[in-house]
Amino acid sequence: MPDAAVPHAVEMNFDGLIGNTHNYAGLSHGNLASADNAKRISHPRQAAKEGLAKMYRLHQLGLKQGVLIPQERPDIATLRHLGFSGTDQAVIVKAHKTAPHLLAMCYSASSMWAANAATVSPSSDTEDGRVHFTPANLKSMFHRSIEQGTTSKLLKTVFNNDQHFAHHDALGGGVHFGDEGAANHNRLCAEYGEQGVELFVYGKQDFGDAQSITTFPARQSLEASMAIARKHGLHSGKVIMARQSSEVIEAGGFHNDVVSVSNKNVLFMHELAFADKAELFKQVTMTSGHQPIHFVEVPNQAISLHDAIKSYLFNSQLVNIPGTEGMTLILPMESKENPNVYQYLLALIQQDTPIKHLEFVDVRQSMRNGGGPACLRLRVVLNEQELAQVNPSFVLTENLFTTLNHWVDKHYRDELSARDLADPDLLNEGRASLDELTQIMQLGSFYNFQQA
Ligand code: SUG
Repeated sequence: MPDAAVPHAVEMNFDGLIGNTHNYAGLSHGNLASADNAKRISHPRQAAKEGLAKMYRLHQLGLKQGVLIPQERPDIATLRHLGFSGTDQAVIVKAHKTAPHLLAMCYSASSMWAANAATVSPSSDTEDGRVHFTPANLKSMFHRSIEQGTTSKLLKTVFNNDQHFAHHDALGGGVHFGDEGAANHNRLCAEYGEQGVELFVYGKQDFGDAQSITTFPARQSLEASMAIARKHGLHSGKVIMARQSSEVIEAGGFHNDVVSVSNKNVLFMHELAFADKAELFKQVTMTSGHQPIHFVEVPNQAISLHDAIKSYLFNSQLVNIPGTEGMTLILPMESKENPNVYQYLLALIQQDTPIKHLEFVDVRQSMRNGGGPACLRLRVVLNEQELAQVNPSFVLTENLFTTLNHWVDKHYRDELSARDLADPDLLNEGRASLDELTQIMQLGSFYNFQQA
């Protein structure tokens, strides 16, 4: 029986709509898919349609689904800030000639990975009873560090009600406060509307710690996670800071959501995900109170870190589908195509754990840049009053899904190569598409180019 004192709440997923400049520039050191696919031809139209189909599937399954609009790319303002001048077209030509790597960074459609947009704490966890948002500063990668301003504006547009939603600025303070948002943040609870335990996972401790030295960058710092926990007004007895193992980072696990995922009272994880598993289990058990937590741990012997990262089995969404007993894993198709991983998953749903169903989605275009189903979404737990305050333009409906599919067909290219980034037509196409998007979503002028 649900406790009458616990407000009914749901977990809503907001997915990043994939932008028309989706391409493979090899920008993310330590993200193996990004490096392996560098300079390949991308398919922006297919990418956006895969993302939309994934959102629609979750909507069909009865989950609340939201859409976050893409950012303006290329980011001409950043190029100007870096000293390129003249008309917008001249800025592109000059950047292409003298600093093509900077142009590629300013062209990345990386805001699609909404798991890195922000850290979100539900109102049942926060001191002031509001939902708290901190946009991620994404300091580790230049092409991602330029997302935060627009992300902040977008979140304030979607969750526009001071009584229910509190918006913080992205953390300042340089690399010591590197923050990659919800990709390193899990929450364990009995029911979504109940106070939960927020589990922050960091890869480095920047102020004096030798363990932090890894060959691949550890992107999330302990200092950043602690600052967010303070700013969100989380109860100190309900916060855990756990270190991701360096082994994972060295194997290409650049975010924690590549090796673990949580939902309600379940933590599904690779055996080697955390630096000190015993300590983590102890702390979770201590802080979670009456509700036992299920640790569903995949042994390294069954699935190696290499296979886990290649198949992105943990970059899945673990969800409760209304009317369905047990939890469902929404997994990337790649985890079905790896025979070992697939056999393991089939066996897993027969075991005595809450995970009972598998659903596979095709997000291959995003996967080639290291972004699986879970990377594409930002989870926001909302009670009924808060849900009613979400800007309805951003809620996926049958209608919006159809309209956005047509919009993609109309505006997106089939293919994009590194050379195409020098084509000034791409800038005009992007602006035309975003201009129409703001009309579809009834947003007025949202983007910089609309205000110039
Ligand atoms: O930050 N890839 C993204 C992938 C983000 C995945 N997010 C989560 N795990 N939550 C990144 O590394 C590659 C872009 C390129 O190489 O063109 C990129 O940015």
